[in-house]
Amino acid sequence: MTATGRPENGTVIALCGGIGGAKLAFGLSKVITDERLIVAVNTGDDFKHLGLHISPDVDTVTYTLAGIANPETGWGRADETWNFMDSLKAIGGETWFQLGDRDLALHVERTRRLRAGDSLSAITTDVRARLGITACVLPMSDDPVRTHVETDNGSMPFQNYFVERKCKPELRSIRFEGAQNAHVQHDIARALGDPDLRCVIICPSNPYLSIDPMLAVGEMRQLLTGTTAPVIAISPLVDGKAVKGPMSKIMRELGIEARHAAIAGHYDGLIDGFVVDSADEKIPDHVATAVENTLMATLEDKVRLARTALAFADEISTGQDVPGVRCA
Ligand code: FO1
Repeated sequence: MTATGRPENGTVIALCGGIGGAKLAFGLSKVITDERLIVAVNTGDDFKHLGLHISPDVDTVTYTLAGIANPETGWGRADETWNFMDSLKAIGGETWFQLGDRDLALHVERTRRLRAGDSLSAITTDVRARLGITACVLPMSDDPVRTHVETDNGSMPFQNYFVERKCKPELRSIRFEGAQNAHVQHDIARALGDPDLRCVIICPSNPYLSIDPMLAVGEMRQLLTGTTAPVIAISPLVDGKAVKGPMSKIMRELGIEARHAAIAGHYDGLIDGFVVDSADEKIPDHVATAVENTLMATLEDKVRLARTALAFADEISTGQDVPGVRCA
């Protein structure tokens, strides 16, 4: 037990969006190798396409933790074939959203089960178990939450902006339809209220597109501010730039300076600690800061960052210095 009685073998909850977040979730799954790791995933990117219910971030996390994600794109599956897409194109179907043959099975089975009345949580739990994943991968909510963006080309659902239009429209604002009436997925809500919770880690996903939908769900913010466990965020910026995706463009269009301090400010009131890749920036004093290389290119990088985040959280829990964590 640690000084504050918080058992170091307590549950860890990772709030995770797409590709960047999934990398840290993978690293955490190599450190916490059982169901004490809960990966709560954004479902704001979900949409109905070709009559199928697609849950891109849930699938990206699931495939990543199962070690079968496409290493080039980060989304979809490795060793994929594209016969379905080729045939669909030949008959004039929509192919702007690429669904590989292996990936398609998951969308078809999920759609069938949702129509049969199963919850997204139950489906996700069965799929991750069948893929040999021990971590609890769970959607942030079983209620529908959909990210829509207001742009200079009008309002559109997230995937039409992100994939079909390749983030070219100028972003004006982002909204999460259904979030207020949605409930935090019940296992996540229970774990957030558990006195034995070890920590919450906000993964280095896009705060505005992938984490904000989660924070907008029902009582998520209250649960995060109500927990006695430390909440740690990893900055998604490396050298003051976004690692992947359109984050720099989005931050510019939202009028937000692409600096760690802006990310820390975005999470202000929710986080006890913030992990950044360099100490050369001023971070608000009331947030403890740890410095670590946050670029996750290799498995070792992902595991190292996971270990640093967990040690940092334990240090905040106990108020003691933990070897290996350099506080700025
Ligand atoms: N992203 C793309 O940029 N192009 C695609 O064709 C595409 C297909 C796709 C299929 C399944 C899936 O789970 C994800 C897919 N993604 C694709 C990624 C997805 O749009 C984004 O990664 C998330 O929604 C944002 O993190």
